[in-house]
Amino acid sequence: MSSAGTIDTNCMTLTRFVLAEQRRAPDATGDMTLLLTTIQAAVKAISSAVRKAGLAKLYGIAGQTNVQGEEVKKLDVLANDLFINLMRSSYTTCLLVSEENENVIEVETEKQGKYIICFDPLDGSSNIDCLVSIGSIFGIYKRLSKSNPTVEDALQPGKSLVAAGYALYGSATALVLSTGQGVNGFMLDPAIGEFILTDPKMTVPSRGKIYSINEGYAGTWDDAVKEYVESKKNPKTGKPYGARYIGSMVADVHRTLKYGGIFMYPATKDAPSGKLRLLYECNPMGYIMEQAGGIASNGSISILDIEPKNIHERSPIFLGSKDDVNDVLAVIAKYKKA
Ligand code: P6P
Repeated sequence: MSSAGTIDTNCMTLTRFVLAEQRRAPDATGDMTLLLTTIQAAVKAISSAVRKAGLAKLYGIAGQTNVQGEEVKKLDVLANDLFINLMRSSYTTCLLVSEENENVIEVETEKQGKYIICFDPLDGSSNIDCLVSIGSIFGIYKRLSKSNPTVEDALQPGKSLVAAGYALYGSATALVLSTGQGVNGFMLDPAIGEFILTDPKMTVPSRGKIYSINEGYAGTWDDAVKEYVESKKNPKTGKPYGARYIGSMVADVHRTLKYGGIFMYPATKDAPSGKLRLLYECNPMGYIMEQAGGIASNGSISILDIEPKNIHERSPIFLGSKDDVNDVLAVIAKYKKA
């Protein structure tokens, strides 16, 4: 958008983009536009906090005081408070599901809108102190109930999502978003404090050259995952795949979206349902990947077809390039038949 001394006077900002999307929807009320621009504000604030955390001692144990004697919130507590307060005051949501909160958060009646938002305010926060990229993930549903919303409104399958996306706090701050019409990527230009459209119509390559999984758990994988990973490292024909694993889902998924390949967090002996959470990690990322022409599966069915039973349930996940995910699903199916 802006290099030294130049400003694009007709740049496509995120606000302009979602407004244009709204204009294309005949029955749009503007609530989705307001909600997405509110999420944008939360992400900008979190990005600012993440970037100055080391200087302002924002990370570390909640309850510390910084050099100014102010109470220091852990970054993930700060991110959660930002999401909750901004969503509530947007008058567009009625129920919030956060990775940080055990129970659903019902928005006060006078501020309720028609959307439910499930979010992980700061995913990968265990990586903060070593400056590994972290992110925020969100998925948006329309309420089902006419009167007061209940947890049932939040237990919708991923195929009912009306929008989803993630922010990546990496070497730059990116925001990747889909409202069901494909995937678009934006980057924060700190010079003007706006997200600029840098990756229009993102699609994941049909096949990649990278596999991503925590190989430290190889001893706890089932035989199908062991066979698949081995086939990527020592293929009968062709070159081996490269291995990349950051241990921060948003960073691993963003790389997979950009370069292709496969990201896996399978069930293990210690985590029979996998580790990643369905409502605010697997579903939003699965929605984005499928909107970009990829696949997201739990090993048996599409992630987006899973009927959630509780708001913090976990799911195994295999997502990324269509051909790569279909390869691992074929191995899984072979072992199921055996
Ligand atoms: P493991 C981060 O803690 C996280 O929730 C995801 O962002 C990441 O993909 C996963 O856990 C990493 O888990 O067990 O490999 O450290």
